[in-house]
Amino acid sequence: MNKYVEKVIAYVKEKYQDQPEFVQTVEEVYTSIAPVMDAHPEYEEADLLMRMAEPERIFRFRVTWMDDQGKVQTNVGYRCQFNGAIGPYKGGLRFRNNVNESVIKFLGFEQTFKNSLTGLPIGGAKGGSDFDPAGKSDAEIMRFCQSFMTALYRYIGPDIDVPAGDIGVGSREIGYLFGQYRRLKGNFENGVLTGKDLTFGGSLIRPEATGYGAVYYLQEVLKHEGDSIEGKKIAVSGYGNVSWGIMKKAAQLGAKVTYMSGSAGYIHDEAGIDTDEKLDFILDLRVKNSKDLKSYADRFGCEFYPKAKFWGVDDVDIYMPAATQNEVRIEEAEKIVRSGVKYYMEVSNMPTSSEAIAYLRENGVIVAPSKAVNAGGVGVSALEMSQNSERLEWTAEEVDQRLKTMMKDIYDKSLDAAQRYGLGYDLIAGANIAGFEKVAEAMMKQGIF
Ligand code: 2IT
Repeated sequence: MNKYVEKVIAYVKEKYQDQPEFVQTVEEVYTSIAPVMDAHPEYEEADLLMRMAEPERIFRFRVTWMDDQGKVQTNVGYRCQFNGAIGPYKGGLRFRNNVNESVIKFLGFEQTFKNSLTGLPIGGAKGGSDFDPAGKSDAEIMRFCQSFMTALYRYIGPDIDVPAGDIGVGSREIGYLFGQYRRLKGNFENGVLTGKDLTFGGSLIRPEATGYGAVYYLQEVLKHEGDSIEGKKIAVSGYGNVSWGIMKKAAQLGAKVTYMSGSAGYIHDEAGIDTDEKLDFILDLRVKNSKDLKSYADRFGCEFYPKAKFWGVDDVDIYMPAATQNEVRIEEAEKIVRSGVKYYMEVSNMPTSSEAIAYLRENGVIVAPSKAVNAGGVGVSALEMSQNSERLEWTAEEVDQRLKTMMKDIYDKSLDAAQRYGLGYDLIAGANIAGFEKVAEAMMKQGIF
C-alpha cells in the first residue's frame, strides 16, 4: 500500500488509541483512497491526509439542566466542525448515553465524505451529548435542549454550521433547539438547523429522506444485478425514523420489511410492516422513546423474540442494518454468509466492523457503504437549507424527485470512481474515493492550513 497512507494511519492509531471508532473510520477511508494518493503525489507534499484527519475544531461544553424533581443534572455537549472546505459545516446532533469524543469524531469524519458525495455544498460536522432521552419527560427534554443551545449558539449559523437530528434528536428536539437559538439571537435565521417542523421552515420529505434514499440506492444495486425490488423481503435493524422511511418506501415499491429489531429483541412480521397503521405505531414508539417493541407483536399478532438478534435468518433477500454503529461483527457476518442472503446495505453510520466487511465481501455478499446509502438524509437537509435561504417551499414530489436523482448520482459517481481506479464493482472504495476527491481538490486550492 501507499507508504504515506500507511504512515498517516499508523500515526492516527498511535495518537488516538483511546478513540477506537475514530481510528476505524480513518483506517477504512484512507485504505480505500490509497490508489488516489499513488496518482497524486502533490497531496502527500501538502500533507493532506494528516490535515484531513484533524478536525478544524471541536467544542466541548457543559450542559447543566434541572430535572422534574428539581435536581441539577450535568451532561457533556460536543460540536466537532470537522471539515469546512466545500461548504458550511453540516451534520447531526446525537443524544445518547454512549456519546463521547471518539463517536463524535468518527461521525464527523464520515460526514465530511458523505456530504461531499451528495454533490451539494456542505462541509462535515457532528455533535451531541451523553444525555440519554430515554424516560425523560417532555419538559426535561425542553430544558436540556435550551441549555445545550445556550452553550452552542455562538458557534453556529446558516453560513457557519448547520446542525440537524441524529439518534435521540428528532423534530421535537430541533424545535426546542431552534426556539432557544431564535430567542438568544433575536432573529429568524431558520437556516441554522434542519429537520425542523413544517410550520417554521422544515422541508417536506426530510423525515422520510434517509430511509427513502436508502431504498433508491438499493434499487440501483438491484438493477446492476439484473434484479428488481418488486417482491423483495428486507430485514431492518432498528425502528427509528430511518427504519420507518425504509419500510414506507419499500411498501410503496412492492417490497416489504419483515424483520425489525431493537435493543430488547426483534420482531418477525411475515405479512410485512407495510400498512399505515403499523407504520404509525412505530413512529409513536419512537416519539415516546419507548423500548417496548413487544407491544408491536401483541398489537399485530406476530412473533417477538426477546434478547435476540435476527442476523442469520434466511427468509429475506436483503439485510439493512439501520440502528447504530458496530451492530455486525465477525460473528454476525458468519451468520449472514451462512444464510445465503446476497445483499447487505449499511444504513446506520459504521454498523459493520472492518473484519466483518472483508468477510462478507470475500464470501460474495454485495456490501454497500452507509456513507452513500444514508446520504439522502443530509442531502435533503441541504435542500431544506436552500428552501430556507430562498424563503420558499418545494412540494413533496419535487423534493422526492431531487432525492431520487441525488441517490442515483451518488451510486453512479461511486461506481465511476471505483472503475477509474481499476477496482471493479467496489461500492465502498468508490464512495470513499468520490467523496474524497472533491474535498481534497478544494483543500488544495485554498492553501495550506
Ligand atoms: O448522519 C447523518 O447524515 C445525519 N444524522 C443527518 C445530518 C443532517 O445534517 O441532516
